[in-house]
Amino acid sequence: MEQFKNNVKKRIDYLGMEIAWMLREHGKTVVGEVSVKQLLGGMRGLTALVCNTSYVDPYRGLFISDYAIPEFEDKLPEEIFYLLCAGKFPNETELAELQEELAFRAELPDYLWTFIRQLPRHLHPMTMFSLCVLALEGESVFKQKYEAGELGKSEYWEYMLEDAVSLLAKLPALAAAIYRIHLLREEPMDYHPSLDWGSNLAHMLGVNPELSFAELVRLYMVLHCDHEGGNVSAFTSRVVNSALSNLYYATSAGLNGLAGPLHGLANQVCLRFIRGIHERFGESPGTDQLDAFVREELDAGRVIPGYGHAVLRVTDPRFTAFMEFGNRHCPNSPFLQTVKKLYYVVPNILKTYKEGKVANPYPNVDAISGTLLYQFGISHFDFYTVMFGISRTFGFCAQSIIALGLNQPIIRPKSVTNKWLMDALERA
Ligand code: AMX
Repeated sequence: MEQFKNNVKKRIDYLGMEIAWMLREHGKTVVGEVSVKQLLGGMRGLTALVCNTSYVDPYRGLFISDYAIPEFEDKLPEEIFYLLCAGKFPNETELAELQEELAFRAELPDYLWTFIRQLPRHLHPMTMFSLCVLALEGESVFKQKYEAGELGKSEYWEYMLEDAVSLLAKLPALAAAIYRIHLLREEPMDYHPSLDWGSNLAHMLGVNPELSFAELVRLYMVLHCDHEGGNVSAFTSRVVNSALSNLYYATSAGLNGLAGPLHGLANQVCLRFIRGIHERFGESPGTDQLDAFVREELDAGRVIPGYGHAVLRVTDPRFTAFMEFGNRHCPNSPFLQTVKKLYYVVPNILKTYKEGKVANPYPNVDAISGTLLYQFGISHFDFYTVMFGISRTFGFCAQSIIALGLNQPIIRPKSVTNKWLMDALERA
């Protein structure tokens, strides 16, 4: 992994120079302010973090380095990991080096197989996934070196990178084992050394041998990999890692945040939503029926899953990328057709709902991702957030590697009480 480490080091050094300049020349310059509404409203729109792996432009969506989705959607997931960490795509030899390392570390330890098989079947697959990542924690080289007193601060990132590659290498076998053993009740499939990381995941899930399924899995992994630093799962994982808890702890924590219905679980909720529509109106619902159904849901106090976003203010480009994939590979799918009709109906309703309070009436990635997985044979909805989690682990790991390389301290913002705030407002 020497080339990879060298390239990540170059990136860290470059970012470090920028930071040194900002601190030297502008350490006390004020770049934002915080309103009472933001303090009381989940810090929405408050600029409070620096994350150098990716950026979400409210109107153009996800950027990794300077690349927007159309420029990286056809890359391999491992190329995206390289980009997140090193700020550049790997060349052919650099990619081969990383792929070799991923293949070399792909095997699950025996104790993990025992652990997976003994997991109670009633657990949600996200719970199983998070538990399994945590169960691997003893593998952390960072932890071993740190406990042995062998690590200087400037080396932390290197061992985070070691742990990241080992963890990512194991995720296809781990996630596929959960799917096959607990959801399909079948035996796991063997790792295929000649396949790339994403194709191996598709292969080991074992639900669809078509090349287009591997293509979908790779696209899914690429589109969900990172979404800057303030979303629930990435922020959680980074906060945990900032205490120097290793990446296994930090990833498991991030996955627990991703498991919430307002975050990663929305993709499974979305497919249930569409299934509910089909059960009620048949597989080809009319737009009038959809309009009435959506209004009923809102009147009942429920959110429309897959719509809205804390940062985006347009249709999520990840939604668009999946839609283009669907149009190419399964244009006649009744599920895809209903997703399209909802896209026609829901924004118009949300625009005027609660007197225009919904900041973004357009679809996010979850409005379509589950539909495609379902269409290609992953029929257990509960697994969709695991797919999201596998991919998001790329971002968790990259964010922590870069943050530790830049010597960022433990995260510890100040909180205040209502009384403190009211006193401050009286004085203002
Ligand atoms: N349906 C109904 N109401 C919605 C809505 C939706 N899809 N999106 C937002 N609203 C409501 C909010 O609940 C809020 O109402 P309140 O003031 O009465 O509590 C109001 O509109 C303003 O919210 P907002 O500023 O537009 O959104 P937010 O930043 O607070 O929340 C999100 C963002 C994603 C949680 C929200 O849009 C939502 O609940 N969407 C549905 C769930 C979903 O798709 N989640 C996945 C998001 C992407 C991801 O993380 N994977």
